[in-house]
Amino acid sequence: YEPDTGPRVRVNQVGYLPGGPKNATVVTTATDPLDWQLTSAAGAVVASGRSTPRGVDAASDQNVQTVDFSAFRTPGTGYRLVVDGETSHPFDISGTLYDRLRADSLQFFYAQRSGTPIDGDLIGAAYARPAGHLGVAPNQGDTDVPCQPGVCDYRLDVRGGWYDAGDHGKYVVNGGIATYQLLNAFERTKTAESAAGGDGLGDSTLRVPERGNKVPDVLDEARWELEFLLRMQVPAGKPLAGMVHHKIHDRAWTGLPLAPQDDPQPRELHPPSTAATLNLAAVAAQCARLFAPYDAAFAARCGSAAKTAYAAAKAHPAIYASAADGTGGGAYEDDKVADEFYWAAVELWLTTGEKAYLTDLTASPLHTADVFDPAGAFGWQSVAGLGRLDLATVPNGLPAAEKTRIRASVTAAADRYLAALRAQAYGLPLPGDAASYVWGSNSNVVNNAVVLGTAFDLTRDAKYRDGAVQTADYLLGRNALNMSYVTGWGEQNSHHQHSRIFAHQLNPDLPNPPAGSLAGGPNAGLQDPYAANLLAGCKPQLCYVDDINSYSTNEVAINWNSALAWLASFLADQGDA
Ligand code: 9MR
Repeated sequence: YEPDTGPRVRVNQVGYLPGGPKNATVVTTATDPLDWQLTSAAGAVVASGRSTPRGVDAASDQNVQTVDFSAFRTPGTGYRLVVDGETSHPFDISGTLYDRLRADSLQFFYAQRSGTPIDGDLIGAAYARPAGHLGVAPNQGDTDVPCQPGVCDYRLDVRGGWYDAGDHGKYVVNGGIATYQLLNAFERTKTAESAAGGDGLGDSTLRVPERGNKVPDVLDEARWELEFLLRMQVPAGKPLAGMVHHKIHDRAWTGLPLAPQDDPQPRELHPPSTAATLNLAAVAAQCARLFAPYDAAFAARCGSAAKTAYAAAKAHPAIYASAADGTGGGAYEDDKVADEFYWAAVELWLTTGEKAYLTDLTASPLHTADVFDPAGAFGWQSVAGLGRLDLATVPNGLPAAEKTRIRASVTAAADRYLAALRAQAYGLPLPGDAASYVWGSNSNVVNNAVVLGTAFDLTRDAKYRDGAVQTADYLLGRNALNMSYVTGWGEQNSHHQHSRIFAHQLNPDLPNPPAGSLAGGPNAGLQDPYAANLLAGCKPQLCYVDDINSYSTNEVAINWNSALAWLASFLADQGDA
Protein backbone atom coordinates (compact mmCIF):
# COMPACT_ATOMS: atom_id res chain seq x y z
CA TYR A 1 0.00 0.00 0.00
CA GLU A 2 1.47 3.34 -1.11
CA PRO A 3 -0.57 6.33 0.06
CA ASP A 4 -0.68 9.36 -2.25
CA THR A 5 1.25 11.88 -0.21
CA GLY A 6 1.16 14.68 -2.78
CA PRO A 7 3.99 17.17 -3.23
CA ARG A 8 7.25 16.30 -1.49
CA VAL A 9 7.40 19.79 0.04
CA ARG A 10 5.45 19.65 3.33
CA VAL A 11 4.09 22.87 4.78
CA ASN A 12 1.39 23.96 7.18
CA GLN A 13 -1.35 23.88 4.55
CA VAL A 14 -3.33 26.52 6.40
CA GLY A 15 -0.48 28.94 6.87
CA TYR A 16 1.90 30.77 9.13
CA LEU A 17 1.66 33.70 11.53
CA PRO A 18 3.48 36.79 10.15
CA GLY A 19 5.89 37.12 13.06
CA GLY A 20 6.06 33.42 13.88
CA PRO A 21 8.36 30.58 12.85
CA LYS A 22 7.90 29.32 9.27
CA ASN A 23 9.31 25.89 8.64
CA ALA A 24 8.79 23.23 5.99
CA THR A 25 10.17 19.77 5.30
CA VAL A 26 11.19 18.38 1.91
CA VAL A 27 11.41 14.69 1.07
CA THR A 28 14.32 14.28 -1.33
CA THR A 29 17.14 11.99 -2.38
CA ALA A 30 19.52 14.96 -2.24
CA THR A 31 21.98 15.07 0.62
CA ASP A 32 23.44 18.51 -0.17
CA PRO A 33 21.52 21.72 0.58
CA LEU A 34 18.89 22.66 -2.01
CA ASP A 35 17.72 26.04 -3.30
CA TRP A 36 14.22 27.03 -2.23
CA GLN A 37 11.90 29.76 -3.47
CA LEU A 38 8.82 31.19 -1.88
CA THR A 39 6.31 32.28 -4.52
CA SER A 40 3.34 34.61 -4.24
CA ALA A 41 -0.14 33.82 -5.53
CA ALA A 42 0.84 35.66 -8.73
CA GLY A 43 3.86 33.37 -9.14
CA ALA A 44 6.55 35.92 -8.27
CA VAL A 45 9.53 34.74 -6.20
CA VAL A 46 9.29 36.73 -2.96
CA ALA A 47 12.03 35.00 -0.95
CA SER A 48 14.66 32.35 -1.49
CA GLY A 49 17.41 30.51 0.33
CA ARG A 50 19.08 27.15 0.97
CA SER A 51 17.65 24.18 2.82
CA THR A 52 19.27 22.20 5.64
CA PRO A 53 19.92 18.46 5.08
CA ARG A 54 18.55 16.41 7.99
CA GLY A 55 19.33 12.86 6.90
CA VAL A 56 16.85 10.03 7.38
CA ASP A 57 13.94 10.86 9.69
CA ALA A 58 13.50 7.97 12.14
CA ALA A 59 9.73 8.36 12.45
CA SER A 60 9.13 8.07 8.71
CA ASP A 61 12.31 6.58 7.21
CA GLN A 62 12.26 9.46 4.71
CA ASN A 63 15.44 11.32 3.69
CA VAL A 64 14.54 14.92 4.37
CA GLN A 65 15.74 18.51 4.42
CA THR A 66 14.19 21.44 6.24
CA VAL A 67 13.48 24.97 5.08
CA ASP A 68 13.24 27.97 7.41
CA PHE A 69 11.61 31.00 5.84
CA SER A 70 10.70 32.74 9.11
CA ALA A 71 12.34 35.98 7.93
CA PHE A 72 9.55 36.52 5.38
CA ARG A 73 6.67 38.24 7.16
CA THR A 74 4.38 39.75 4.55
CA PRO A 75 0.73 38.71 5.02
CA GLY A 76 -0.97 37.27 1.97
CA THR A 77 -2.71 34.24 0.52
CA GLY A 78 -1.72 31.61 -2.02
CA TYR A 79 1.97 31.38 -1.16
CA ARG A 80 3.80 28.22 -2.21
CA LEU A 81 7.23 26.84 -1.45
CA VAL A 82 9.25 25.43 -4.36
CA VAL A 83 12.14 23.07 -3.63
CA ASP A 84 13.84 20.30 -5.60
CA GLY A 85 11.45 20.74 -8.54
CA GLU A 86 8.40 20.28 -6.27
CA THR A 87 5.74 22.83 -5.35
CA SER A 88 3.98 22.72 -1.98
CA HIS A 89 0.28 23.08 -1.33
CA PRO A 90 -0.72 26.77 -1.08
CA PHE A 91 -0.84 28.54 2.28
CA ASP A 92 -1.50 31.93 3.84
CA ILE A 93 0.56 34.22 6.00
CA SER A 94 -1.90 35.87 8.36
CA GLY A 95 -2.36 36.96 11.94
CA THR A 96 -5.95 35.72 12.03
CA LEU A 97 -5.26 32.16 10.85
CA TYR A 98 -6.39 30.49 14.03
CA ASP A 99 -9.37 32.63 15.01
CA ARG A 100 -11.86 30.35 13.32
CA LEU A 101 -10.07 27.19 14.44
CA ARG A 102 -10.82 28.17 18.03
CA ALA A 103 -14.54 28.21 17.23
CA ASP A 104 -14.43 25.16 14.94
CA SER A 105 -12.60 22.97 17.43
CA LEU A 106 -15.16 23.83 20.12
CA GLN A 107 -18.09 23.32 17.76
CA PHE A 108 -17.21 19.61 17.76
CA PHE A 109 -18.52 19.37 21.32
CA TYR A 110 -21.92 20.72 20.40
CA ALA A 111 -22.13 18.21 17.53
CA GLN A 112 -21.36 15.41 20.04
CA ARG A 113 -24.04 16.43 22.55
CA SER A 114 -26.31 13.67 23.81
CA GLY A 115 -29.86 14.22 25.05
CA THR A 116 -30.67 17.32 23.04
CA PRO A 117 -31.64 18.00 19.44
CA ILE A 118 -28.78 19.43 17.38
CA ASP A 119 -29.76 22.70 15.74
CA GLY A 120 -28.77 22.86 12.07
CA ASP A 121 -29.10 26.64 12.09
CA LEU A 122 -26.15 26.76 14.46
CA ILE A 123 -23.69 24.35 12.88
CA GLY A 124 -25.12 23.50 9.46
CA ALA A 125 -28.22 21.67 8.27
CA ALA A 126 -26.25 18.47 7.62
CA TYR A 127 -25.59 18.17 11.35
CA ALA A 128 -29.16 18.62 12.55
CA ARG A 129 -30.51 15.55 14.35
CA PRO A 130 -33.10 14.68 16.99
CA ALA A 131 -32.07 14.22 20.60
CA GLY A 132 -30.32 10.93 21.29
CA HIS A 133 -30.76 8.65 24.30
CA LEU A 134 -33.73 10.24 26.04
CA GLY A 135 -35.62 6.99 26.40
CA VAL A 136 -37.62 7.44 23.19
CA ALA A 137 -37.87 4.14 21.26
CA PRO A 138 -35.81 2.54 19.91
CA ASN A 139 -33.41 4.18 22.42
CA GLN A 140 -33.31 2.52 25.83
CA GLY A 141 -31.82 5.34 27.86
CA ASP A 142 -30.26 7.47 29.30
CA THR A 143 -33.01 8.84 31.50
CA ASP A 144 -33.54 5.75 33.65
CA VAL A 145 -30.50 3.53 33.40
CA PRO A 146 -29.97 0.34 35.40
CA CYS A 147 -26.60 -0.96 36.43
CA GLN A 148 -25.00 -3.98 34.88
CA PRO A 149 -26.44 -7.09 36.57
CA GLY A 150 -25.37 -7.32 40.21
CA VAL A 151 -23.73 -3.90 40.36
CA CYS A 152 -26.47 -1.82 41.97
CA ASP A 153 -30.17 -1.90 42.78
CA TYR A 154 -31.08 1.58 41.57
CA ARG A 155 -31.46 3.41 38.29
CA LEU A 156 -30.05 6.80 37.43
CA ASP A 157 -31.01 9.59 35.10
CA VAL A 158 -27.69 10.13 33.32
CA ARG A 159 -28.96 12.00 30.30
CA GLY A 160 -26.87 14.59 28.52
CA GLY A 161 -23.12 14.95 28.21
CA TRP A 162 -21.12 14.37 25.07
CA TYR A 163 -20.75 11.11 23.17
CA ASP A 164 -17.15 10.17 23.78
CA ALA A 165 -15.97 9.64 20.25
CA GLY A 166 -17.19 7.60 17.28
CA ASP A 167 -19.27 5.50 19.66
CA HIS A 168 -22.26 6.39 21.86
CA GLY A 169 -20.56 5.67 25.17
CA LYS A 170 -20.12 8.25 27.92
CA TYR A 171 -17.08 7.72 30.14
CA VAL A 172 -16.39 9.81 33.23
CA VAL A 173 -12.60 9.71 33.06
CA ASN A 174 -12.50 10.88 29.47
CA GLY A 175 -15.26 13.40 30.05
CA GLY A 176 -13.16 14.60 32.98
CA ILE A 177 -10.01 15.47 31.06
CA ALA A 178 -11.98 16.96 28.16
CA THR A 179 -14.00 19.17 30.50
CA TYR A 180 -10.83 20.18 32.34
CA GLN A 181 -9.27 21.36 29.10
CA LEU A 182 -12.27 23.45 28.11
CA LEU A 183 -12.47 24.99 31.56
CA ASN A 184 -8.72 25.52 31.57
CA ALA A 185 -8.81 27.23 28.15
CA PHE A 186 -11.28 29.62 29.74
CA GLU A 187 -9.37 30.04 33.00
CA ARG A 188 -6.26 30.85 30.95
CA THR A 189 -8.05 33.93 29.62
CA LYS A 190 -8.07 35.25 33.19
CA THR A 191 -4.49 34.42 34.13
CA ALA A 192 -2.40 34.71 30.94
CA GLU A 193 -1.23 38.04 29.61
CA SER A 194 -1.24 36.88 26.00
CA ALA A 195 -4.88 35.84 26.24
CA ALA A 196 -5.82 39.48 25.86
CA GLY A 197 -9.19 39.18 27.52
CA GLY A 198 -10.10 35.96 25.79
CA ASP A 199 -12.84 37.45 23.64
CA GLY A 200 -12.89 34.37 21.43
CA LEU A 201 -14.39 32.26 24.19
CA GLY A 202 -16.85 34.78 25.56
CA ASP A 203 -20.60 35.06 25.27
CA SER A 204 -21.98 34.81 21.70
CA THR A 205 -18.63 33.98 20.14
CA LEU A 206 -19.21 30.24 19.73
CA ARG A 207 -21.95 28.26 18.03
CA VAL A 208 -23.84 27.02 21.08
CA PRO A 209 -27.59 27.32 21.74
CA GLU A 210 -26.88 29.13 25.02
CA ARG A 211 -25.18 32.08 23.30
CA GLY A 212 -26.46 35.39 24.58
CA ASN A 213 -27.11 34.08 28.10
CA LYS A 214 -24.37 36.29 29.60
CA VAL A 215 -22.21 33.26 30.37
CA PRO A 216 -19.06 32.68 28.31
CA ASP A 217 -19.97 30.14 25.62
CA VAL A 218 -17.10 27.83 26.46
CA LEU A 219 -18.51 27.53 29.98
CA ASP A 220 -21.94 26.76 28.53
CA GLU A 221 -20.42 23.95 26.50
CA ALA A 222 -18.45 22.60 29.48
CA ARG A 223 -21.61 22.71 31.60
CA TRP A 224 -23.34 20.33 29.22
CA GLU A 225 -20.83 17.69 30.29
CA LEU A 226 -20.56 18.81 33.92
CA GLU A 227 -24.28 18.24 34.43
CA PHE A 228 -23.86 14.71 33.09
CA LEU A 229 -20.82 14.02 35.26
CA LEU A 230 -22.76 15.15 38.33
CA ARG A 231 -25.56 12.72 37.46
CA MET A 232 -23.09 9.83 37.47
CA GLN A 233 -22.49 10.20 41.23
CA VAL A 234 -23.94 7.47 43.47
CA PRO A 235 -26.85 9.01 45.43
CA ALA A 236 -26.75 9.46 49.21
CA GLY A 237 -28.05 6.45 51.10
CA LYS A 238 -26.85 3.94 48.50
CA PRO A 239 -23.79 1.71 48.83
CA LEU A 240 -20.67 3.65 47.80
CA ALA A 241 -22.58 6.94 48.04
CA GLY A 242 -20.52 9.82 46.67
CA MET A 243 -18.48 7.58 44.39
CA VAL A 244 -18.99 8.01 40.67
CA HIS A 245 -19.92 5.38 38.11
CA HIS A 246 -17.06 4.83 35.69
CA LYS A 247 -19.16 4.83 32.53
CA ILE A 248 -22.47 4.23 30.83
CA HIS A 249 -22.77 2.66 27.40
CA ASP A 250 -24.46 0.07 25.21
CA ARG A 251 -24.57 -3.54 26.37
CA ALA A 252 -23.04 -4.66 23.05
CA TRP A 253 -21.02 -2.87 20.40
CA THR A 254 -23.10 -1.43 17.59
CA GLY A 255 -22.20 -1.11 13.90
CA LEU A 256 -21.65 1.95 11.72
CA PRO A 257 -23.40 4.16 10.80
CA LEU A 258 -25.88 4.55 13.63
CA ALA A 259 -27.57 7.83 14.56
CA PRO A 260 -27.82 8.30 18.34
CA GLN A 261 -31.61 8.39 18.25
CA ASP A 262 -31.66 5.02 16.42
CA ASP A 263 -29.49 3.08 18.88
CA PRO A 264 -31.62 0.13 20.14
CA GLN A 265 -29.11 -1.30 22.63
CA PRO A 266 -29.86 -1.50 26.35
CA ARG A 267 -27.74 1.06 28.22
CA GLU A 268 -25.99 0.09 31.45
CA LEU A 269 -24.18 1.79 34.29
CA HIS A 270 -20.83 0.21 35.07
CA PRO A 271 -19.46 0.07 38.63
CA PRO A 272 -18.13 3.17 40.36
CA SER A 273 -14.36 3.61 40.29
CA THR A 274 -11.90 5.65 42.31
CA ALA A 275 -10.53 7.22 39.12
CA ALA A 276 -13.96 8.38 37.92
CA THR A 277 -14.78 9.70 41.40
CA LEU A 278 -11.60 11.79 41.49
CA ASN A 279 -12.23 13.08 37.97
CA LEU A 280 -15.56 14.44 39.16
CA ALA A 281 -13.91 15.86 42.28
CA ALA A 282 -11.36 17.71 40.14
CA VAL A 283 -13.59 19.15 37.41
CA ALA A 284 -16.45 19.94 39.80
CA ALA A 285 -13.92 21.91 41.86
CA GLN A 286 -12.89 23.81 38.71
CA CYS A 287 -16.59 24.33 38.02
CA ALA A 288 -17.14 25.77 41.49
CA ARG A 289 -14.51 28.47 41.07
CA LEU A 290 -15.19 29.34 37.43
CA PHE A 291 -19.00 29.43 37.55
CA ALA A 292 -19.13 31.41 40.78
CA PRO A 293 -19.46 34.81 39.03
CA TYR A 294 -22.14 33.54 36.62
CA ASP A 295 -24.32 31.06 38.48
CA ALA A 296 -23.72 30.87 42.22
CA ALA A 297 -26.20 28.03 42.74
CA PHE A 298 -24.57 25.83 40.10
CA ALA A 299 -21.13 26.66 41.43
CA ALA A 300 -22.25 25.64 44.93
CA ARG A 301 -23.69 22.39 43.61
CA CYS A 302 -20.36 21.65 41.90
CA GLY A 303 -18.41 22.54 45.02
CA SER A 304 -20.40 20.25 47.25
CA ALA A 305 -20.28 17.35 44.75
CA ALA A 306 -16.51 17.79 44.47
CA LYS A 307 -16.03 17.54 48.22
CA THR A 308 -18.36 14.56 48.55
CA ALA A 309 -16.58 12.79 45.72
CA TYR A 310 -13.14 13.46 47.15
CA ALA A 311 -14.16 12.14 50.57
CA ALA A 312 -15.71 9.05 48.99
CA ALA A 313 -12.54 8.38 47.00
CA LYS A 314 -10.46 8.62 50.17
CA ALA A 315 -12.77 6.10 51.81
CA HIS A 316 -12.54 3.80 48.77
CA PRO A 317 -9.09 4.49 47.35
CA ALA A 318 -8.60 1.36 45.28
CA ILE A 319 -11.70 0.53 43.23
CA TYR A 320 -10.29 0.12 39.75
CA ALA A 321 -11.99 0.01 36.38
CA SER A 322 -10.94 -3.21 34.70
CA ALA A 323 -9.26 -3.51 31.31
CA ALA A 324 -11.53 -6.51 30.73
CA ASP A 325 -14.69 -4.37 30.87
CA GLY A 326 -14.61 -3.46 27.19
CA THR A 327 -17.76 -5.00 25.72
CA GLY A 328 -20.05 -2.46 24.12
CA GLY A 329 -17.77 0.42 25.08
CA GLY A 330 -14.19 1.35 25.83
CA ALA A 331 -12.64 0.13 29.09
CA TYR A 332 -10.81 3.30 30.15
CA GLU A 333 -9.07 1.11 32.68
CA ASP A 334 -6.86 2.62 35.36
CA ASP A 335 -5.27 0.93 38.34
CA LYS A 336 -2.91 3.75 39.32
CA VAL A 337 -4.82 6.60 40.88
CA ALA A 338 -2.14 8.52 42.81
CA ASP A 339 -2.23 11.01 39.92
CA GLU A 340 -6.02 11.40 40.14
CA PHE A 341 -5.71 11.98 43.91
CA TYR A 342 -3.07 14.65 43.29
CA TRP A 343 -5.06 16.43 40.58
CA ALA A 344 -8.28 16.43 42.63
CA ALA A 345 -6.50 17.71 45.75
CA VAL A 346 -4.96 20.52 43.71
CA GLU A 347 -8.26 21.63 42.20
CA LEU A 348 -10.07 21.45 45.54
CA TRP A 349 -7.35 23.45 47.24
CA LEU A 350 -7.25 26.09 44.50
CA THR A 351 -11.01 26.48 44.82
CA THR A 352 -11.54 26.26 48.57
CA GLY A 353 -8.17 27.18 50.07
CA GLU A 354 -8.87 24.56 52.73
CA LYS A 355 -5.77 23.30 54.47
CA ALA A 356 -6.69 19.61 54.32
CA TYR A 357 -6.40 19.60 50.53
CA LEU A 358 -3.04 21.39 50.67
CA THR A 359 -1.84 18.80 53.15
CA ASP A 360 -2.90 16.01 50.79
CA LEU A 361 -1.39 17.51 47.69
CA THR A 362 1.94 18.31 49.33
CA ALA A 363 2.06 14.81 50.82
CA SER A 364 1.65 13.25 47.38
CA PRO A 365 4.91 11.84 46.00
CA LEU A 366 3.83 13.32 42.68
CA HIS A 367 4.10 16.84 44.06
CA THR A 368 7.88 16.70 43.77
CA ALA A 369 8.06 14.27 40.84
CA ASP A 370 8.62 15.04 37.19
CA VAL A 371 5.09 14.37 35.99
CA PHE A 372 5.38 15.24 32.29
CA ASP A 373 6.10 12.18 30.14
CA PRO A 374 8.16 12.89 26.99
CA ALA A 375 5.69 11.03 24.77
CA GLY A 376 2.59 12.63 26.29
CA ALA A 377 2.45 15.28 29.00
CA PHE A 378 -0.84 13.96 30.29
CA GLY A 379 -3.84 11.96 29.15
CA TRP A 380 -7.04 10.36 30.42
CA GLN A 381 -4.99 7.79 32.33
CA SER A 382 -2.29 10.12 33.67
CA VAL A 383 -3.58 13.39 35.01
CA ALA A 384 -0.90 14.62 37.44
CA GLY A 385 0.20 17.15 34.83
CA LEU A 386 -3.24 18.78 34.90
CA GLY A 387 -2.83 19.54 38.59
CA ARG A 388 0.73 20.73 38.04
CA LEU A 389 -0.28 23.16 35.29
CA ASP A 390 -3.05 24.61 37.43
CA LEU A 391 -0.76 25.00 40.45
CA ALA A 392 1.61 26.88 38.14
CA THR A 393 -1.00 29.19 36.61
CA VAL A 394 -4.02 29.65 38.89
CA PRO A 395 -3.38 32.26 41.58
CA ASN A 396 -2.76 30.51 44.91
CA GLY A 397 -1.12 30.85 48.29
CA LEU A 398 1.89 28.57 47.82
CA PRO A 399 5.07 30.04 49.31
CA ALA A 400 7.12 31.89 46.68
CA ALA A 401 9.89 29.31 46.58
CA GLU A 402 7.36 26.53 46.04
CA LYS A 403 5.68 28.46 43.27
CA THR A 404 9.05 28.98 41.62
CA ARG A 405 9.81 25.27 41.83
CA ILE A 406 6.41 24.33 40.38
CA ARG A 407 6.79 26.76 37.50
CA ALA A 408 10.34 25.57 36.86
CA SER A 409 9.00 22.02 36.52
CA VAL A 410 6.68 23.22 33.75
CA THR A 411 9.42 25.07 31.87
CA ALA A 412 11.81 22.14 32.31
CA ALA A 413 9.25 19.88 30.66
CA ALA A 414 8.70 22.49 27.95
CA ASP A 415 12.46 22.56 27.34
CA ARG A 416 12.38 18.81 26.79
CA TYR A 417 9.51 19.11 24.31
CA LEU A 418 11.44 21.82 22.49
CA ALA A 419 14.50 19.60 22.32
CA ALA A 420 12.36 16.79 20.89
CA LEU A 421 10.83 19.19 18.37
CA ARG A 422 14.23 20.40 17.21
CA ALA A 423 15.41 16.83 16.76
CA GLN A 424 12.43 16.02 14.55
CA ALA A 425 12.68 17.02 10.89
CA TYR A 426 8.88 17.40 10.91
CA GLY A 427 9.13 19.73 13.89
CA LEU A 428 6.74 18.06 16.34
CA PRO A 429 7.29 17.83 20.10
CA LEU A 430 7.34 14.02 20.21
CA PRO A 431 10.24 11.55 20.18
CA GLY A 432 10.65 9.71 16.87
CA ASP A 433 10.42 6.13 18.14
CA ALA A 434 7.51 3.78 17.46
CA ALA A 435 6.57 3.68 21.17
CA SER A 436 5.68 7.38 21.00
CA TYR A 437 3.14 6.89 18.21
CA VAL A 438 0.23 5.42 20.13
CA TRP A 439 -3.55 5.41 19.81
CA GLY A 440 -4.51 9.09 19.78
CA SER A 441 -0.89 10.23 19.20
CA ASN A 442 -2.13 13.55 17.88
CA SER A 443 -3.60 14.34 21.29
CA ASN A 444 -0.24 13.64 22.92
CA VAL A 445 1.45 15.92 20.41
CA VAL A 446 -1.07 18.67 21.21
CA ASN A 447 -0.90 18.13 24.98
CA ASN A 448 2.87 18.55 24.81
CA ALA A 449 2.21 21.82 22.99
CA VAL A 450 -0.17 22.81 25.80
CA VAL A 451 2.84 22.58 28.15
CA LEU A 452 4.80 24.74 25.68
CA GLY A 453 1.97 27.27 25.55
CA THR A 454 1.72 27.33 29.33
CA ALA A 455 5.49 27.84 29.58
CA PHE A 456 5.11 30.83 27.28
CA ASP A 457 2.28 32.20 29.42
CA LEU A 458 4.51 31.85 32.50
CA THR A 459 7.73 33.26 31.05
CA ARG A 460 6.85 35.25 27.91
CA ASP A 461 9.86 33.57 26.32
CA ALA A 462 9.08 33.40 22.58
CA LYS A 463 10.81 30.05 22.08
CA TYR A 464 7.94 28.32 23.88
CA ARG A 465 5.28 30.09 21.84
CA ASP A 466 7.19 29.20 18.66
CA GLY A 467 7.19 25.55 19.73
CA ALA A 468 3.41 25.61 20.11
CA VAL A 469 3.08 27.27 16.70
CA GLN A 470 5.30 24.64 15.09
CA THR A 471 3.14 21.91 16.60
CA ALA A 472 0.23 23.33 14.63
CA ASP A 473 2.38 23.07 11.49
CA TYR A 474 2.71 19.32 12.08
CA LEU A 475 -1.02 18.88 12.63
CA LEU A 476 -1.96 20.90 9.57
CA GLY A 477 0.22 19.19 6.99
CA ARG A 478 3.92 19.40 7.77
CA ASN A 479 4.22 15.67 8.31
CA ALA A 480 5.30 12.48 6.57
CA LEU A 481 1.85 11.92 5.05
CA ASN A 482 1.35 15.55 3.96
CA MET A 483 -1.98 15.38 5.75
CA SER A 484 -3.89 17.90 7.81
CA TYR A 485 -5.45 15.96 10.67
CA VAL A 486 -8.12 18.61 11.22
CA THR A 487 -11.29 18.26 9.16
CA GLY A 488 -11.94 21.15 6.80
CA TRP A 489 -8.52 22.69 7.44
CA GLY A 490 -5.80 22.42 4.78
CA GLU A 491 -5.81 21.12 1.21
CA GLN A 492 -5.55 17.45 2.17
CA ASN A 493 -7.41 16.89 5.43
CA SER A 494 -8.82 14.00 7.44
CA HIS A 495 -12.56 13.78 6.88
CA HIS A 496 -13.42 10.08 7.02
CA GLN A 497 -12.85 9.66 10.75
CA HIS A 498 -14.42 6.73 12.57
CA SER A 499 -17.85 7.92 13.75
CA ARG A 500 -21.33 6.46 13.89
CA ILE A 501 -22.77 9.94 13.38
CA PHE A 502 -20.54 11.52 10.72
CA ALA A 503 -20.36 8.41 8.58
CA HIS A 504 -20.43 10.01 5.14
CA GLN A 505 -18.00 7.43 3.80
CA LEU A 506 -20.60 4.71 4.43
CA ASN A 507 -23.72 6.67 3.57
CA PRO A 508 -23.48 9.75 1.33
CA ASP A 509 -26.59 11.22 2.97
CA LEU A 510 -24.66 11.62 6.20
CA PRO A 511 -22.13 14.42 6.78
CA ASN A 512 -18.41 14.18 7.31
CA PRO A 513 -17.23 15.26 10.75
CA PRO A 514 -17.69 18.99 11.22
CA ALA A 515 -14.80 21.33 10.42
CA GLY A 516 -12.39 21.38 13.33
CA SER A 517 -12.54 17.64 14.17
CA LEU A 518 -9.13 16.17 15.06
CA ALA A 519 -8.24 12.63 13.93
CA GLY A 520 -6.50 10.35 16.45
CA GLY A 521 -3.41 10.16 14.27
CA PRO A 522 -0.60 7.72 13.51
CA ASN A 523 -0.62 4.64 15.75
CA ALA A 524 2.30 2.28 15.25
CA GLY A 525 0.34 -0.33 17.26
CA LEU A 526 -2.15 -0.78 14.36
CA GLN A 527 -4.89 -1.84 16.81
CA ASP A 528 -7.75 -2.27 14.39
CA PRO A 529 -8.07 -4.95 11.70
CA TYR A 530 -8.39 -2.50 8.81
CA ALA A 531 -5.16 -0.65 9.63
CA ALA A 532 -3.36 -3.85 10.62
CA ASN A 533 -4.10 -5.33 7.23
CA LEU A 534 -3.46 -2.21 5.15
CA LEU A 535 -0.48 -0.73 6.94
CA ALA A 536 1.51 -3.75 8.19
CA GLY A 537 5.18 -2.83 8.50
CA CYS A 538 4.56 0.95 8.40
CA LYS A 539 7.04 3.43 9.86
CA PRO A 540 5.43 5.15 12.89
CA GLN A 541 4.43 8.45 11.29
CA LEU A 542 2.95 6.60 8.30
CA CYS A 543 0.73 4.34 10.44
CA TYR A 544 -2.44 6.26 9.69
CA VAL A 545 -5.23 6.03 7.14
CA ASP A 546 -8.16 8.38 6.59
CA ASP A 547 -10.74 5.61 6.49
CA ILE A 548 -13.79 5.25 8.71
CA ASN A 549 -12.90 1.63 9.45
CA SER A 550 -9.63 2.49 11.16
CA TYR A 551 -10.74 3.32 14.67
CA SER A 552 -7.25 3.01 16.14
CA THR A 553 -5.73 5.65 13.83
CA ASN A 554 -8.66 7.72 12.67
CA GLU A 555 -11.34 8.22 15.29
CA VAL A 556 -12.63 11.51 16.67
CA ALA A 557 -12.76 11.93 20.47
CA ILE A 558 -13.67 14.60 22.99
CA ASN A 559 -10.32 14.42 24.79
CA TRP A 560 -8.48 14.94 21.50
CA ASN A 561 -10.61 17.87 20.42
CA SER A 562 -10.34 19.46 23.84
CA ALA A 563 -6.56 19.50 23.42
CA LEU A 564 -6.96 21.03 19.96
CA ALA A 565 -9.38 23.62 21.34
CA TRP A 566 -6.87 24.68 24.02
CA LEU A 567 -4.08 25.01 21.46
CA ALA A 568 -6.26 26.79 18.91
CA SER A 569 -7.37 29.25 21.55
CA PHE A 570 -3.75 29.87 22.57
CA LEU A 571 -2.69 30.36 18.94
CA ALA A 572 -5.59 32.66 18.13
CA ASP A 573 -4.47 34.83 21.04
CA GLN A 574 -1.00 35.23 19.55
CA GLY A 575 -2.21 37.22 16.53
CA ASP A 576 0.77 38.27 14.47
CA ALA A 577 3.05 36.47 17.00
O1 9MR B 1 -8.19 7.03 23.64
C1 9MR B 1 -8.21 5.70 24.10
C2 9MR B 1 -6.82 5.10 23.95
O2 9MR B 1 -5.91 5.77 24.79
C3 9MR B 1 -6.85 3.62 24.26
O3 9MR B 1 -5.58 3.06 23.96
C4 9MR B 1 -7.94 2.94 23.44
C5 9MR B 1 -8.05 1.44 23.71
O4 9MR B 1 -8.46 1.20 25.02
O5 9MR B 1 -9.19 3.53 23.71
C6 9MR B 1 -9.24 4.89 23.34
O6 9MR B 1 -10.48 5.41 23.66
C7 9MR B 1 -11.59 4.94 22.92
C8 9MR B 1 -12.59 4.39 23.92
O7 9MR B 1 -12.08 3.22 24.49
C9 9MR B 1 -13.97 4.16 23.34
N1 9MR B 1 -14.46 5.32 22.64
C10 9MR B 1 -13.53 5.74 21.58
C11 9MR B 1 -12.20 6.13 22.19
C12 9MR B 1 -11.26 6.72 21.13
O8 9MR B 1 -10.79 5.77 20.23
